[in-house]
Amino acid sequence: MSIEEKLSAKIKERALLAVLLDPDASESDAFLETGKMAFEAGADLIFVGGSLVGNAGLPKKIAELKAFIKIPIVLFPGGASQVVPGFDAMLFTSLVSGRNPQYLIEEQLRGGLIVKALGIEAFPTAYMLINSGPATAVEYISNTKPIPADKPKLTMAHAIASELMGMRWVYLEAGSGAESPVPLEHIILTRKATKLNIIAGGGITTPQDAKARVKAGANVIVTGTIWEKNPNINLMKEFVDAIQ
Ligand code: 1GP
Repeated sequence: MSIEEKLSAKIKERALLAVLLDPDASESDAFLETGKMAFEAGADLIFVGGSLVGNAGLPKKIAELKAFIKIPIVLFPGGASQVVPGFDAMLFTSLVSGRNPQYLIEEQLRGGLIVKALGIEAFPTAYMLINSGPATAVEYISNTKPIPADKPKLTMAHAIASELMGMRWVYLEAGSGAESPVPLEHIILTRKATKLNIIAGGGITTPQDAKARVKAGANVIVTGTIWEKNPNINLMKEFVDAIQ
C-alpha cells in the first residue's frame, strides 16, 4: 500500500495532525526536537518545507529525524530545488490560486524529473493561498495574489477545476504565521463540491481553531509556527485530541 493510500484510509476514520518543520526557521536542534515531540505527542505526519529552504543540509537533517520517528516525513516544497533524497513522500503542489506560471507549472517541470529519478511518492496537490490579513511570505515569494477571504466560492471553483484536472489533495493555506486561519466557509464549500482530501494550514494556533476546521471538512490540519514559539508537548497533545 502506498503512503497516500494509507493516509486516505486513515482520513476516512478521523482527521490527521501534521507538524510543519521549517529547516530555515529553526536551529538544527529545534528541528529534531520538534520532530521527535510530534511523534511522541501522536501527530500523524511531519511536513518539511518553507519558502526559502536551502537544500544543502536537508538530507542529513531528514536522516537524523528518521532515526527517531515512525511517522511519514513529507516534503512540502517551495520549489524544485527542495526536492532532495530522504523523504517518504511529497506534496506535488501547483499554486492554482495564483497566475504565476513559475509556480503553476515551471517549478513542477524541473522538480518532476528529480522526483522520478529519486522515486519519491508524490501526492498531486492543488495549493491555494487565501487572504489572511497582512501579506505572508508565500504571497511575497510566489508573487501571486491570494483569494480574498470573503470569496469562498472562488476557492470552491478552483478546487473543482483542480479535481477535474486530476488533483487528489487540496491545501487551503492562510500562510505561515498568518494573522487568522483560513475562514471556515472556504473549507465548507470545497468539502461540499469535491472529494479532494483537504489540508488546512496557516495561523492555526489553538485546538479550537483546528477542531472548527475539521468540523468544516478539513482532513489534515497543519501547524508550524506555534511550535517554533512554544514547543509544548501537552499543547500538541491537545491538538491531537481536539481533531479526533
Ligand atoms: C504554512 O500552513 C503552514 O505553510 C503552517 O502555518 O506556520 O502558521 O502554523 P503556520
